Amino acid sequence: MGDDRPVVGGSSAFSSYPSLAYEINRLFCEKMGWDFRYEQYQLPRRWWGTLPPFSSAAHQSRAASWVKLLAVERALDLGYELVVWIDSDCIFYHHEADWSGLLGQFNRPDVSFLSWVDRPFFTDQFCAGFFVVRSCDRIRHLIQTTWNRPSRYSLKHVYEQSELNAALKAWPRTQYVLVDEPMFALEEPTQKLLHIASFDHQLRVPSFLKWFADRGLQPEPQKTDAHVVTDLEVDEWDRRWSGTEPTPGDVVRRYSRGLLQAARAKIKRFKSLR
Ligand SMILES: [Mn+2]
Repeated sequence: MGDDRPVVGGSSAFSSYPSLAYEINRLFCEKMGWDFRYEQYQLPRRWWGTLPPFSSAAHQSRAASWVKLLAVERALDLGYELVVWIDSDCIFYHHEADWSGLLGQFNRPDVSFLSWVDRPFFTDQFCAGFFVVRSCDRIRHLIQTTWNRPSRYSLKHVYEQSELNAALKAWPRTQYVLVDEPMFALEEPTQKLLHIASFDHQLRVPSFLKWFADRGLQPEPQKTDAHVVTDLEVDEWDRRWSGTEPTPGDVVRRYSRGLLQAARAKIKRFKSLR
């Protein structure tokens, strides 16, 4: 899991959906005996705001969700055989759900990727809000080439997801698994995941708070020292993967994007205050 926003403690968490999702997902991983990491990745800060992620090889600014590629690669570097990515707006919903069948798909040696079908939007594409990868050359290659290659979707919805789907389409169908179970809405009390995507973003905090209330659990994030990692420097990873430094043109492009984003955020805040 990861985000550039921090996991906040105490009652501040009640208005921070990544913090609520952190605690729900942490509890699930603890129950399953899975290691859990929240990558609070680092972008260069300026007095007016933050510079967006940037791929120097592609000469492109990238939407924040692309950083999941770096976070997953980093977990693979730690030596795990399987790595699960879950967005900060996605939770393991039913903690008693049985995952052994799904993860058992990886017993087939040719399977290296598993994700959820992006229903109701697509029936033949997956949603990059949740996926599982096996540590292997095919996956490393997929992740790094996706980061380094220019993308038509560099800033546009749905960002990295479109590129990953395009890449997977070229794979033999036996090498990946698409799970057709509910995700974007609460359809069954025993569903494995609940993903409150951007079209429903105002529901994130209330839905996650309700999750705690329904179970009589406290929503304040626990054990953040053990799970929140704050040293994933996006630019350092880009330099390593691209093998290049940004050109003067790249710097201009990136600052323009960052300033535009900061200005938009200011206008949004001003409007919501009125
Ligand atoms: Mn998401």
